[in-house]
Amino acid sequence: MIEEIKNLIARIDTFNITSQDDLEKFRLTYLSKKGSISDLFAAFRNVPPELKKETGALLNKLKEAASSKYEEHKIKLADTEESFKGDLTLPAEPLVLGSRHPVSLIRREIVNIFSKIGFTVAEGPEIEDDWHVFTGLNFPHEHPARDMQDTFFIEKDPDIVLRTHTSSVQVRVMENTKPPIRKIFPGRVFRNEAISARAHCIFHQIEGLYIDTNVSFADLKQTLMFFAREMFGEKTQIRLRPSFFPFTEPSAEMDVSCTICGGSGCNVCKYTGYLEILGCGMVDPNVLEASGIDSEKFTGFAFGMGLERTAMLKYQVNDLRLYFENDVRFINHFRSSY
Ligand code: 2U9
Repeated sequence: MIEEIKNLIARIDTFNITSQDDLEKFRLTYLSKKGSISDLFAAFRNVPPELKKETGALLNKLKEAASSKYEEHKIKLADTEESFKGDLTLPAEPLVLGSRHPVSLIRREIVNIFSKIGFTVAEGPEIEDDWHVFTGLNFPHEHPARDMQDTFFIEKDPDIVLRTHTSSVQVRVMENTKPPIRKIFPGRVFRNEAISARAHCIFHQIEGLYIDTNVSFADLKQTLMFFAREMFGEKTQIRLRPSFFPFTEPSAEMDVSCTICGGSGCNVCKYTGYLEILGCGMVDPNVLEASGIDSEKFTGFAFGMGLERTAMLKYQVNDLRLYFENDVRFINHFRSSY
C-alpha cells in the first residue's frame, strides 16, 4: 500500500490540468467518494499495526497534495476567460446601497452645529446606577420618574437602571472635569412606555451642558437661537415658556416657529405658529454641588431634546414607530439628504 500511495503522489504531481474538464476529471479520480484516495482510506483499516504510523502519514500527505492541487487550479481557472460561462452583454446587477438612518442624520447635523461654537461630544453607559440617573440630578426620592412605570430597573438590583435620559453622562463629566465644561451628549435612552405613534420605550436624546464663571440665561437663549436658525433656517423665531425640571432652575421649554407655515398657522402647528422642540434651564446649584462643583463660583445652562422628535419636525414624519422598524423603503427616503 505504501508503494501505491507513493505512486499516486507522483501521478498527482504530473497530472496536467488546463481546463474545467481536466479539473473535474482530477476531482473524480482522486477526491470524490469513489476516488482512489477514499478507497485507500477504507483499506487503511486492514493495515497491520506496525505499518499504521508510516502509512497514515503518507495517506495524509497524499490527500493534502491532491486537495491543494485541486484548489490551486480551481482558482486559476476561475480567473481565465475560458471558465466564464455567463453572458457578458447582460446588464450588471444593481448595487444595493444602504443609506443613513434619519436619526443618525439629525444627530450628525446637531453635533456639527454645536461644534461650531465649541461644544465637543461625550458619551457614557446606558446601564446606570440610581445616583447618576436620579439622585445626583436632584430628583427627590419619591419622584414619579423613578416609578417602575417609567423606569426599567434590573430585577436583581433596584440600584441599577436603564438610563431614562443622557443627563447621567453629564453628571459623570461634572464629577471628573473642572469647569469650563462645554459638551453635548447624544445617546439612546429607555422609558417604560407603551409603543405608539407618539411614544416608544427606546429613543434618542441629545443634551448640552455649559458650565463656567458668569454663565447666564442670556447665554442659554443666544446659544439656542443660534442652534434653531442653523437647524431650521435663518428666519426661525424661538419662544421660551416657563417650565419645571428637577435639575434646572429656572427651567423653560423652547418652541421654534413652525417648520411648515413659518409661523402663520397651519394644521401641523395646530394654528399656534410654533412647535415645541426642547427643554432647557440654568443648572440647579444642588446639581452642581452634588458633583463637586462650587455653585458660588460657577453657573451653567443645560438643554435636552429628543432626536426622533427633532427628526419628525425636520422631515415631517409623524409616526415614531417608523424610526424603529428599519424598513428600507422608509430609510431610503433619506438617501439624498446630507
Ligand atoms: C445636568 C443638568 C441639567 C438637561 C435638560 C431638558 C431640560 C429636557 C427633555 C426634552 C425631550 C428630554 O427627550 S426629552 O424627553 N429634556 O427638557 N433636559 S434641561 O438638563 C440637565 C442635564 C444634566 C447635570
